[in-house]
Amino acid sequence: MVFLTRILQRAPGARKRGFVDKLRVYVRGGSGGMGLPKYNGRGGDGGHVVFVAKDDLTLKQVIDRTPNKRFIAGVGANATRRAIQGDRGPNLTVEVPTGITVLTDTKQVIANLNQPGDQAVVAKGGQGGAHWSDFLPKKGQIRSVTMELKLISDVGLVGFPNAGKSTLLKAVSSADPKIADYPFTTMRPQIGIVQYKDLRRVSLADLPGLIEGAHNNVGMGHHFLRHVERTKLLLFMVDVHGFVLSMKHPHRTAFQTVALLMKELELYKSDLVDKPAVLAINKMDMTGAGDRAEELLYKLEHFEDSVTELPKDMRPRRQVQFEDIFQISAKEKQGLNKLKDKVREILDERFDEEQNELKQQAMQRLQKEASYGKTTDRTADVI
Ligand SMILES: Nc1nc2c(ncn2[C@@H]2O[C@H](COP(=O)(O)OP(=O)(O)OP(=O)(O)O)[C@@H](O)[C@H]2O)c(=O)[nH]1
Ligand SMILES: [Mg+2]
Repeated sequence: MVFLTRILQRAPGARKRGFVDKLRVYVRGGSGGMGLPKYNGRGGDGGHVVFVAKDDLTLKQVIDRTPNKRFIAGVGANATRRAIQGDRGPNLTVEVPTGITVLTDTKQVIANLNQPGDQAVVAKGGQGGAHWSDFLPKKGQIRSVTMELKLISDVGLVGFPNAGKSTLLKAVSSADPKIADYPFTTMRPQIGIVQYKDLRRVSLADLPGLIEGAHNNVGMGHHFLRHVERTKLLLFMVDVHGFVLSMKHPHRTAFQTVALLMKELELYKSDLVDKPAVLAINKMDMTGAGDRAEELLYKLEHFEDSVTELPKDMRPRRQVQFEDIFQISAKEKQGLNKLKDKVREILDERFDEEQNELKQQAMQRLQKEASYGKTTDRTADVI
């Protein structure tokens, strides 16, 4: 059987980037307050900049809240005749997404914020002036830090139950997930490693199936989408014949399942829709699959019109732009090589982009330093 590959190309220049998984910000601890020699008074210490992990927050929201990306804590109060110990400057607490690593420009890890409520001081306040410093205060720590969303794997499998996600994971990696013909076989994420001939390894996360209403906790709920957030690439998977949960539920065509998946993603966090994504149409070995696949491709190409077959509240506002669409049989291991190659191509391309960005940042820093005629302290203390 011939497995066609159709490409719905993104508009040139309209590459992803809506999804932010890395953010560099400026942080500065507050300066200390002045001491008061006459009374041996001590200035208050400057406040710290503290990052606190919060669930359900994205890096994009952090930018929206503070577009200038500068976080500066409060200064300590000067010592006075009435208050010979100046008050401490207030800390600046910044809410950041759970699951990030905070790094210095030299790539030293300041903190891993894995659980909601985890916190870390990312810029210390300066000491208040006192007799040991001639009553002169210290400045707060100044630096740039990068927040990186930690990835659980390179690729995340997104699909309705029974689409064949676990079957695909088993076919392309050494993982041995449970496979069965009833929905919700997979209860928790499982990661497999796909190894390429040149030994490049790509991790693939098999996630529990999603269904319409997942955002309202239907089925397994959309709790697992937080893992999707932490992958570089989404691999959507659909059963070419669609899905039906039970006799009581409506049958959803392959097109409808794709649109409903987009909707669930959007309802979880709208910027997930901007992640790089590919679509695998599975079970192409079954009879009638060719016609169904053609229908799905046609409907995806005429998305705006086709989506009207769903009730209004189930229609995604924006469409995920697939970089490529594959027709495969996970069970019969057909069409899998092309899919694997494309996945790798997208990941490698993205990796290149990251490298270029880092190089550019380094160049900009060097230029800045040269224009000041001095080098800045690039080995600031790591807390
Ligand atoms: N004919 C055919 N059957 C398939 C194919 N891929 C998977 N199946 C069958 O579809 C059923 C579901 O497969 P799974 O891999 O468990 O599906 P899943 O997407 O992981 O399902 P959940 O874990 O419930 O979300 C099993 O009976 C598989 O054997 C395929 O390419 N062709
Ligand atoms: Mg499964």
